[in-house]
Amino acid sequence: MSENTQELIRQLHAIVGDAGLVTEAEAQAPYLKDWLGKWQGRVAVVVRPADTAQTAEVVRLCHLTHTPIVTQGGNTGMSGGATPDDSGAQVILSTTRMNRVREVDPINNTMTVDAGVILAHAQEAARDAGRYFPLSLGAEGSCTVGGNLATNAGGIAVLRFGNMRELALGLEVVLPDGRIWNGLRGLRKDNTGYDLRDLFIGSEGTLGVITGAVLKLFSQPHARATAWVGADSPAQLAELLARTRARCGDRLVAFEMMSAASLALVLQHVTDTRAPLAQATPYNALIELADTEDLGLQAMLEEVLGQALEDETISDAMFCTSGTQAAALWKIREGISQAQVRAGKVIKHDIALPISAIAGFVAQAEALIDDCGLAAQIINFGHLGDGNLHFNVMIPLSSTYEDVKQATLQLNRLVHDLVTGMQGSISAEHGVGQLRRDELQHYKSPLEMELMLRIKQAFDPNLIMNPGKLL
Ligand code: FAD
Ligand code: 2HG
Ligand code: ZN
Repeated sequence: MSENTQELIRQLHAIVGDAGLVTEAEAQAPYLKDWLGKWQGRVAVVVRPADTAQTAEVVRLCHLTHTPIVTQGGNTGMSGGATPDDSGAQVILSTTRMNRVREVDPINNTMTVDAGVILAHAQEAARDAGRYFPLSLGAEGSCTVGGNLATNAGGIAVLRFGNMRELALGLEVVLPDGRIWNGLRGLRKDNTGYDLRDLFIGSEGTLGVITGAVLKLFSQPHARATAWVGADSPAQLAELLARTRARCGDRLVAFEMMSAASLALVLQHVTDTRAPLAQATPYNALIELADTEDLGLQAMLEEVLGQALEDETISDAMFCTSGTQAAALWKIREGISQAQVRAGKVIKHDIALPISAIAGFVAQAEALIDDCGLAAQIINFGHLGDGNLHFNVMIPLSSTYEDVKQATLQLNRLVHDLVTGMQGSISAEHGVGQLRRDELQHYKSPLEMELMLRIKQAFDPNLIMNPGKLL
């Protein structure tokens, strides 16, 4: 270790103490690789400040010493945004010790939390106050509110409540020079110039360290109705989505799609899962309605799905009669990521399209992938209600690093060209990180790239915040 690094660690220690530094290799290991096991890095030190003041001092020191910072929350991200490079020159700033729910304000319908609060804990704190925080995703037991903000996370309830951007009213951020921007305002209206909050949301740790947030709360849903349906195609599910929306309005909180291959993968690799329908169907959807009280939710869902069965828009349906049954269906849906990790090497595409374009996209993309001669299986699932597909392609576990690299180049071009041609997005909810950085450069217009780089330079002229990610 160089003398400069030793001196940096000594000064960091003076700020955060023993409890705030991770220097041993074994203890550092979980911070150095991502959830998918795709990226691996190296750092001299992981620093874990206890609060905003310590974070500001740490960042100020890194600013003065030109030390690059990789901010990390729960390390559940899917684009490699929280993994350092392998130079050993970067430091990881972990927010996990900043885990206080600062305030719940039921009258303003808001809560103020530290950025390191685990999403599930934020949901619990809202529930304890008789309110509801609706962001919900498979990693909610480990991901942090700061990570959700930095990636503008989506999840399963976006069609009703919006992305994290729509759920945040105010932020507190430590800027790259160590100054603190206090934007912790719980206002629904605030037109006082450029929206700094919206710049930090989705910036993936490249503009500053988010240390706190004011989040919107909602009324608790006390009633739910859940069903699983089978259909022949995404077009039929898109038709069903439109009808369910028209009939149920804001009561529709989730509409998730899974291909037969996605379902089969879960049944094979995730324990305690059973096929919901007697006969496998090419496509499946998990649909949920919710309301503050039960004014015939189940009957409403049965009416919409009954009609769809009658006119053969769908081929089968299973209605849940208990919370336990609904939980079993959600376990299948949330098990797809884990099943993919166990089954093969996955080339992920996290795309967004107008919902009306999805069926055409799937047909064309499947045909193109069929033609390209790879031993590949398409694992197509996602948040149909948001027009967000995880159009993943799995190649055998035995594929070499070079096989994966070549297949990724080939498939990315094919899928992303098609998406872009249909006015879609190549990055819907997981962020760009290092996974899609070069793809972003390929598909964003030179004007958009120039404006983003200018913003980056205005906030972070020394380029110390998460270098190599996003831009
Ligand atoms: P990390 O992984 O630690 O970091 C992610 C990025 O945010 C990095 O660029 C990091 O530098 C930056 N960052 C983290 N904290 C801060 C901060 N305080 N200030 C500034 N930058 C910061 N995502 C979805 O959107 N929808 C889903 O449905 C979904 N399902 C998932 C299911 C599983 C099983 C898993 C493993 C992941 C899933 N994800 C999903 C992806 C992931 O959980 C989200 O992106 C989550 O928001 C990341 O939070 P985190 O705290 O783990 O962030
Ligand atoms: C989901 O919707 C997550 O389950 C993960 O966003 C998607 O594994 C994936 O590609
Ligand atoms: Zn998703």
